[in-house]
Amino acid sequence: MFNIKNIAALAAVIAQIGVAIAQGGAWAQCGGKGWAGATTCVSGYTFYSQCIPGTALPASTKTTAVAIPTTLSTSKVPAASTTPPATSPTGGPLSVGSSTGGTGSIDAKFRAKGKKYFGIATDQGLLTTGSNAALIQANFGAVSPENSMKWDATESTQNKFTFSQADYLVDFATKNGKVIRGHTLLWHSQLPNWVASITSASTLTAVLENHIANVMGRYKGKIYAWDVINEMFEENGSLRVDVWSKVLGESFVSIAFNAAKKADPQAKLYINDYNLDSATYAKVTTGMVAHVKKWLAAGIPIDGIGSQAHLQAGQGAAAQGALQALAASGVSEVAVTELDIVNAGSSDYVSVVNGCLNTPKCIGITVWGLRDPDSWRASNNPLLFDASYNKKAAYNAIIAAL
Ligand code: 9MR
Repeated sequence: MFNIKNIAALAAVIAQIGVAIAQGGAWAQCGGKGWAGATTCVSGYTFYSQCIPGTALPASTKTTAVAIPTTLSTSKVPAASTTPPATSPTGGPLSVGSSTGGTGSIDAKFRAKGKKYFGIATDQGLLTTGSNAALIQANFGAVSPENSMKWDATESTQNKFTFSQADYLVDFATKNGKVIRGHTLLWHSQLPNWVASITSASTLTAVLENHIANVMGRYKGKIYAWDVINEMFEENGSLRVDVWSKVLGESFVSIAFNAAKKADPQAKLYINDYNLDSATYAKVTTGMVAHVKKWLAAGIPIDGIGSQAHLQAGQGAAAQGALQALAASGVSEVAVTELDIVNAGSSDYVSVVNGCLNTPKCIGITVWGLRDPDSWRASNNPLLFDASYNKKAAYNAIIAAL
């Protein structure tokens, strides 16, 4: 952990050797255990395990930014930077998550209605802070890494993989019997510039296949479901214009899903997006549903659609129709993957829970964080626990509804 004490120690070492440390440039590493290079970023870039474009960060990154993985491996095979998590007893991902949140918890009650989990996003920085670990252990049955499995966290430099934070999350989940949702393998955001600047289709294909083989391969058999592709649609249902579609056209979808199937054949493979919250919205109809139907017919191994569900107040009522529209695409399952709701209205939360209960293919709900102040939407009171780690009215309303 990069705390005040070792910052002071680092400063002393720097003073002793008389080295002037420059600011990190774009995408440069800028901190971490044992790190003796630049610890701030040039203007226009923000410290977040590396120097990323932009000047402001959501609150949730502030707590995690200090716990930086620094163990790098140049190996093509998954790096053993820390002890890998124990293999699940049967080797299959479904065995992970056999225990639930505590008796009477939101997870136990949701499972009693036939669902697989009621989960939460977290990561090492949060799990080692305050009451997060204890409350997640007691109340939730699944975890998603909020940031630690993203491309910038796992392969910020080409073919040098960093897994310490992701390993921590997987170890926590495995030891505590939680289902794990992997998030995410292909995304336009949090993508290092060395990837975003590739212009050759064969290079980008090889880079994508190598990334998926390494990241999924490391946790093979331990992850229930992966968000293979994240946020690839525009609001009008067309493909987002980013490095993936510009260089590979639509073929990146089959490349990614086939690589994922090869890396961990038992994992459920998802396509995930936001604003999939109304059955009649173009991003749902001409975007996700039409494309997934076509891709399934072409044999692309897509198992599920994830609806992030970052909702505004009043949007909960449409959740059921939207989930059913997504399920009708022909996937075998759907899930609510990143739920948070502006002002955390109890009726909106209960509507989303009922929407999943009333959609047979909906297997689970994940809330995007525990406490309001740690949310990426910290000023909107969106979550189920308040700043003092108390359950909010919406949590109790869900319990009552279940
Ligand atoms: O909550 C995440 C926040 O801490 C990160 O700074 C941000 C950028 O990586 O990502 C947030 O999570 C996003 C998720 O990965 C994809 N859907 C939108 C989420 C909220 O921005």
